[in-house]
Amino acid sequence: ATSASIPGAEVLTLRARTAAERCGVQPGALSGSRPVFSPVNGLPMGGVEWSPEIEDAVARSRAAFLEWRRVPAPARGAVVKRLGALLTGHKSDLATLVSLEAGKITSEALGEVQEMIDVCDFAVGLSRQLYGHTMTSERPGHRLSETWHPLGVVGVISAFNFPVAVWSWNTALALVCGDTVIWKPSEKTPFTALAANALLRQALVEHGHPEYVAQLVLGDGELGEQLAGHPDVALVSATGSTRMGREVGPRVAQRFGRSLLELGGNNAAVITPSADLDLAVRGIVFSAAGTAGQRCTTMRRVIAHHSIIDELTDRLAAVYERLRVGDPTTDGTLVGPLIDASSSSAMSKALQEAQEQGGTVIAGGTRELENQAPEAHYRRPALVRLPEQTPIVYAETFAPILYLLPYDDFADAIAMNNAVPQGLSSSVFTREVAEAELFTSAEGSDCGIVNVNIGTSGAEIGGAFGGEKETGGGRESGSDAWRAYMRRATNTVNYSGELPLAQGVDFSV
Ligand code: UN1
Repeated sequence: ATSASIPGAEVLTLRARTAAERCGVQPGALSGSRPVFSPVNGLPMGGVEWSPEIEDAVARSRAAFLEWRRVPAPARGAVVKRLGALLTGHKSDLATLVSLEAGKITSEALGEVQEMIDVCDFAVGLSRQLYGHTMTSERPGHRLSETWHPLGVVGVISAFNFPVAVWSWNTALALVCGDTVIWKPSEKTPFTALAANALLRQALVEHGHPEYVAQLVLGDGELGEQLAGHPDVALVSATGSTRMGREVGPRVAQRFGRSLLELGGNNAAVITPSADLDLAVRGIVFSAAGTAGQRCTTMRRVIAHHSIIDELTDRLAAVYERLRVGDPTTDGTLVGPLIDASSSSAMSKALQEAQEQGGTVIAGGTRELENQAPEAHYRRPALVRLPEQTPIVYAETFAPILYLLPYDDFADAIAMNNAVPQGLSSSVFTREVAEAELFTSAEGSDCGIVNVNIGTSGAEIGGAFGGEKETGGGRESGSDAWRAYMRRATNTVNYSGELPLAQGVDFSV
């Protein structure tokens, strides 16, 4: 099934402008010389101007930091609370921009804005809970404790697929932690970025704080590299491909800066013989076909026990054939477009290679709606059966391809889950407690996210989000991820009037 008609250039341009202007973006900012395309019809919706270089932005951010770090954390939280309220008021405007620029279906676009509101709530709470430990001192009359201080300028580099939520996870936390933020969004989603940034500026100005506490810079990877290389950027939080991380990570490390990397995923679900298959099918389809396969948590592999893999394959194929592909802003659509032509050709290439490596395309993979929208790239999500994990399975193709792989022993399934270079998310579907516990244990999945009876994508903001190995090791959002945005000072205070040395050292003078 595909939805009826794809809107033309004028309709989308008007919708995008209206939504952006309602968030406070100046009309002129939407008619720059760098065209901005909508994946919905593949046509331009206007344009933006790119920022020349980041030198001035960093200098302004550094100056704003010197003021911002003196504002008490709960007062910083008040700004984030206002941002949450503005996001709530503009939820549908921002979601419209997410749909038009990133191609997300309305429900997922609204979900992305909800995720922003949620993380604002979380950060407001945190603004009164930036706790340090108090330790017992080994010396009499001494107090040993730690204090968490603002870090400095935080650079945020975000990807097209979560054009605003990832910024909000970083920014809401960074702001309550007392840092200033410079955001370099994907060059594919600048309108959404302009709108979100306008709302934050409004919150800052209303509370009487310098507007340069939060800045937006527009440009491509080169601008991102300038940000990564700048000695006054204390933390670089970058989300994107492992290839991007290989550029950014070493550049930041070279100058002993801090980085927080959220890179590629290659997420699997293990489906055991005891699994509730109704639940598994729903969990798999949402994680594999949702967001047109363009989440870093997208399920890319199903590792199913040989006794159930045929039934599971048939059931998934039936669902895949009837998934509604089309205009993401139309009711009932479940799969929107791929972001651009290069994503679509990467999908074709991966399907081709999978077949050369012994795979069979069971369902999908076809291009849809080409007659109505020749510049857009709608693809039916693909299901591919493979006898084992061949080389193509080890690479992350950022498109909706799900590889179905059989296993015999549960230990082998865990080994297969862990065999890829990425380590973001993973799931097991089972009704056996021992299997669930083993999968989540030290001998189980090696990923940063390990789920039971739920898919690999759609994490809540309350948990720490991120993964191991080539995923980069960073953690964002909930739990104690805030610590990455602060520096820790260990304080030893001597109130004894004596000077006993630690470890019993004698140094009498
Ligand atoms: C991403 O794809 O970059 O778990 C992040 C999820 C979302 C975050 C995905 N909350 O799918």
